[in-house]
Amino acid sequence: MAANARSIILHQYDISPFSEKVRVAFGIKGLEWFACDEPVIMPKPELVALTGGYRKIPVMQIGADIYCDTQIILRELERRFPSPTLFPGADKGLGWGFAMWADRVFFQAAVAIIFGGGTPIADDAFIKDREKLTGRPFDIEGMKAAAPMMAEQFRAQLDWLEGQLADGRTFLLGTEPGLADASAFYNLAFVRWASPGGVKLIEAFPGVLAWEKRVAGLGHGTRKEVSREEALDIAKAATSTEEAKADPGEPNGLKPGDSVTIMADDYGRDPIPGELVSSSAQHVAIRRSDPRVGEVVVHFPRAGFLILKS
Ligand SMILES: N[C@@H](CCC(=O)N[C@@H](CS)C(=O)NCC(=O)O)C(=O)O
Repeated sequence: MAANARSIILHQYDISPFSEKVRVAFGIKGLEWFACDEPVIMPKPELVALTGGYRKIPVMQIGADIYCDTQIILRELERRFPSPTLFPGADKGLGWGFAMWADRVFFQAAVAIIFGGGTPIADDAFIKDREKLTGRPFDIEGMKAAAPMMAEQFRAQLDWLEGQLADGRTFLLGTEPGLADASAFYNLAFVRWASPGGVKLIEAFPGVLAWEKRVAGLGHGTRKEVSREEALDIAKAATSTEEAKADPGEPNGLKPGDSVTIMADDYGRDPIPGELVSSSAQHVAIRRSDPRVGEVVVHFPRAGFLILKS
């Protein structure tokens, strides 16, 4: 069946590690989804028409609701498709903490050993694009010099995973897989795609290797494909399902109707303006419109994002 306004569309590319996190979550939940392949570097005109400026990958679209960042994507998947959960066992808050560690500290170690590892995987256009994304030089020579130290950092963190698995548990937080597994796993997948030296580090940890096979075995759910033009047509024809809602605990007085600008607090800090629809401790949703997609609601997480009143 072709994609429609209720389909899960993941704007992604196959060698995107953060997309792998979401694909594993689709596997855990056994979901059907549509891959909408986006370019690896800018320009990404179709993606930006949906998001209003956010250019990172992945972005999830369901009709005219657009979810930027894996944190909000996974929160929304859990809300819409609660079973099986991404938060198994008693430690309900731990998955998010695991994910924040995996997305920032562990990911940066993986990036450093991949790009400093001597395999020429970054051409000039990619380097220029990533310099614009981060606002810093993409210094391959510096990364090469730092690679031995970063290998130690990556190994130390693999050893944490080995320790967590040492009691023979099946997945990181017990007998069922969840967000913690998807988050740690995608970094290993990334290293396997691109760094023979990094693979050697992984292979020294038997518990991690056996767990990694179990996570890979979860699969990616049922994947179908949708074109970028079709995805835009779906957004244009759909109406957001997000309802206006004020958050009584909102610390900075934000309320529906306010004009705000949202940006990531790390890299890819492109500002996205819109009108606030709803917010909570964990999310903010803004309405914006674009000639190609009409009115859409764009959703972001709170942790890791800044909201500026315009
Ligand atoms: N915090 C973001 C990070 C996403 C991210 O850094 N994605 C990478 C690709 S895996 C990216 O967007 N790189 C730049 C690009 O693809 O244009 C999330 O959790 O989704």
